[in-house]
Amino acid sequence: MGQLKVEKPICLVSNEPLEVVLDLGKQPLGNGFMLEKSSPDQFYFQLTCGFSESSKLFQLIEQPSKNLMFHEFYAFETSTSKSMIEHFKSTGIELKKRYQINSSSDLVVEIGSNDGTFLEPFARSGQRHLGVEPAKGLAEIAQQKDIRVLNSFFDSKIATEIKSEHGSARLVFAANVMCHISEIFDVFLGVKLMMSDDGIFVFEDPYLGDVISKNSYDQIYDEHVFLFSAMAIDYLASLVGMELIHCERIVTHGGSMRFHVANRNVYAKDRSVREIIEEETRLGLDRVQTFLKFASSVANSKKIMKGELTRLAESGLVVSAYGATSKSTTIYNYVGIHEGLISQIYDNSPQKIGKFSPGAGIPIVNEKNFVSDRNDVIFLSAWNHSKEIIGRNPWFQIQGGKWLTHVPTVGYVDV
Ligand code: DWN
Repeated sequence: MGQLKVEKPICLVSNEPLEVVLDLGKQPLGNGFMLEKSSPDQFYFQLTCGFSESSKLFQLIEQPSKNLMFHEFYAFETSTSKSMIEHFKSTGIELKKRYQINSSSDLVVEIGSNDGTFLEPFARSGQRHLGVEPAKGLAEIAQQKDIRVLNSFFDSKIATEIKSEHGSARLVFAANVMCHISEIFDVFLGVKLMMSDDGIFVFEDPYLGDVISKNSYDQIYDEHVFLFSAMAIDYLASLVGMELIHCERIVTHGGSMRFHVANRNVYAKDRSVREIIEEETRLGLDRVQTFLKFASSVANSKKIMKGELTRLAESGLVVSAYGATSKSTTIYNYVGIHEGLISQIYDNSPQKIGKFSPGAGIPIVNEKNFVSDRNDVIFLSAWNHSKEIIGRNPWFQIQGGKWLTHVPTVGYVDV
């Protein structure tokens, strides 16, 4: 592990001292795709993580400014994955039913509404709705689909404005957003302010328990300032008079948790909360020691991955990657992967094709080329979409190709 240089970091929520537990080295922005193979202006920061036994929040010690990360040209669009479109469609239907959201009168607000994938079915059915999205390009994509979007970051000030203009929100939803926000306490305050007494706040994010058990350290990058456990969310909610009433594990993004938070004593707290917290205690998600152990598993994974890619290159095999994910930026830069080890990355996002991976400078090419290119091994950098990607390309393994993964250990997928 590299030298940890951060002095006396403190928890972003509790202000208590943080234990520094993991150092993934100098890293560019996860979505900092480059126009040239190398860019002298590339922004770098030290990707170091800390843990607080008081708040139970696993967090980055240094996060680049939010304007640097979530700007007009932010590259990630939810609808690049068919399974994610399906996921959000069914999530909307389920939440509407579970909380008896009135189709016309209740207001549904989504924080970080991206390209409008979640809100689209609500908008089509005439539901009162509002998306809040800081990336202008994404907000415009949603607006073109007749979805109401406010192009802004969400905070307690915006929450007050939304409430005075539109009234209280009955359902507040956020997917893969809350873990991006360092001012999380202010966001919780804003949700509390904006929600009706019987309102419900549902959000889903990559789950800390999965990251630890799958050794998926690639979930750690600039945008993910936090990785949550149920214990941490229970603590956060309690700070603003709310409580975690239900939580459910979901398969998206390689293992996520959907948290349901409500005003205290309005809804019954069901047993899922107790069960998951008990499991987290067994896993040690409340102890610094667990994260120090995780750090040595991560270092081991790096060593094995570098060794395997070097062996493949020395054998003259062609290795490419599938999915120019933000996550894989951490892997490429931490492991020291370059074009000599992975020659190109296939992707379907128009904003990424023709560019180069952040820091590592690996070319990103249209996934349509995959069928005609020669490849011996494909590294699943979008391992969370492996089912979709492998399922669509059965010919690859029939022709002798192999899918390489790093989760839970570096090895080949048994298809
Ligand atoms: O939280 C975040 C999540 C929701 O999305 C953000 N911080 C940024 C982003 O993270 P990511 O880039 O790691 O997400 P994905 O969903 O793992 O990215 C998949 C990438 O792979 C996209 O660039 C699209 C691409 N892809 C593809 O080319 N062909 C994906 C599929 C399924 C495909 O078939």
